[in-house]
Amino acid sequence: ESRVFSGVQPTGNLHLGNYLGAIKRFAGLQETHNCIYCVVDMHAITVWQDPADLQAAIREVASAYIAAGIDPKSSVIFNQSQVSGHAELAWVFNCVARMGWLNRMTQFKEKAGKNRENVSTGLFVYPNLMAADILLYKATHVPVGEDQKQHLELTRDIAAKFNNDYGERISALGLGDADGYFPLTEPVISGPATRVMSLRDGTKKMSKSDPSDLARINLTDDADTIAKKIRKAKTDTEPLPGEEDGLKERPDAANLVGIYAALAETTAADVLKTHAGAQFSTFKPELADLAVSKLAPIADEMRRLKADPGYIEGVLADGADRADAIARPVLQGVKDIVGFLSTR
Ligand code: AQP
Repeated sequence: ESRVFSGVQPTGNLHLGNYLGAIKRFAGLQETHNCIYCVVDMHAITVWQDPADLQAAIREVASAYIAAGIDPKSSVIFNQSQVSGHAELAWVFNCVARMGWLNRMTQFKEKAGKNRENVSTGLFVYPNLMAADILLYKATHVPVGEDQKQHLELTRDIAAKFNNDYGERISALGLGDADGYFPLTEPVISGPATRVMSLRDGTKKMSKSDPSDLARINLTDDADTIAKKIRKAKTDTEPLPGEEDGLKERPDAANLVGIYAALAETTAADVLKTHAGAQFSTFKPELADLAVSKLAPIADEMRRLKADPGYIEGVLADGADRADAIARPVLQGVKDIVGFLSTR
């Protein structure tokens, strides 16, 4: 049986990269899979979050999920901290993962920078919690952006080490299948926008924490703001090429073409076929119209949901109950396997 799990951090400034790389694809997987979509608030506090802002951001990510087409009746939408199994399994994984594995994580190196002595220990073990998020539901597929690939590989390493270290015990208890107790989860990184780049610098990822608001399109931006940001997006002076090869040394142009393709649900090759030779003075307004037509309805729905926090909180409460029901037996199995004594 296949199960999809993924999450987004409630850390403000949800942007087009989060949408095209993750949330939009979450919605698309519902037709064919059982899906669990989490607002990962425990991940958020690995760096300082103002408590009131954090609560607002949790509601906002949940509303973005729903506005983007995730149906809270068929999929499970909840926030991580309401299901205690995430923290419990993460502790076990802190004892499975090796220091050397975590030392190699590029996201930690980037986020810690030169400040290693002074970042939270949570930031260092972040990938262990992420592995716990996924494996608590024995998820088989995880849709994410390209930047999460290394963390997904670590998740597989943790699953494989757990399956191997406890192999005999897993068999003796009759708790394993072909892989062992945990599946070896597959990342799902696909489509033309797995890594949306900054609108100000095509070599840098579009990110929530970029100090320049012009670098990203926020999901809550209005039509004028979206158009302005695309108009101001960095480009070169060449017209668009007819084929993808022509974009190789042109990261800013490649980024806008990728965004167009993802919004139009086609491929970059196709966009170039229809826009070969176009100048940015004509391509940008077309891209802006397309972006507004796709994003404005999402922003409208997010605004509507913001006015109804009771509804969002009801969705999160129901989702937490459903997630917990799936997680409990998986966690109990882990406790039995590692030898924790359960007496009640
Ligand atoms: N630029 C991006 N292109 C494609 N996908 C992206 N994702 C993030 N940025 C891009 C994907 O969005 C999902 C949720 O991300 P997250 O909330 O867990 O955090 P993040 O990756 O830390 O987001 P940011 O914007 O990159 O934050 P900062 O500025 O803190 O570094 C993930 O599936 C991610 O791949």
